[in-house]
Amino acid sequence: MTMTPNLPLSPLPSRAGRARPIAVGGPEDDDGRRRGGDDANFETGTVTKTRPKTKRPNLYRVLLLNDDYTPMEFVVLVLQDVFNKSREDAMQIMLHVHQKGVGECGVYPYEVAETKVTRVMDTARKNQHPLQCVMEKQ
Ligand code: TYC
Repeated sequence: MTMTPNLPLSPLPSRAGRARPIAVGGPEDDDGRRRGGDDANFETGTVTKTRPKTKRPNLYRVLLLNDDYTPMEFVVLVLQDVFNKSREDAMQIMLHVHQKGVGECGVYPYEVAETKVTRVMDTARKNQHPLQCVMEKQ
């Protein structure tokens, strides 16, 4: 009987020098948001991270500061005109600022907040009132 010479067993493909799948975190990112799901393909060593492409806009609070000179009625009109508040809400916010020194007029994406601050400052300057309006990252 003829014997086929024993061929050396072919070694298992080595991973040396090739990308290996890596463990990809838990169910949440650093900021606590869920990812869409992770998929590690161990055949090819390819790790695909998928996450929803939705981004929360950076939001900014627009604040009014109190001063001793700007007339209450002017502040109420600014709140109605620039921040689209009802007369009642505008009065409440103005009184809050008057009593506490600072108060929130609204929360908006960066460019909207910036435009509102500019409108308040422009109308205050034109009317020679020292009213101050600022924005801060939420
Ligand atoms: N303190 C002002 C006054 O007594 C009124 C005022 C309220 C001014 C709110 C500014 O952001 C302000 N006339």
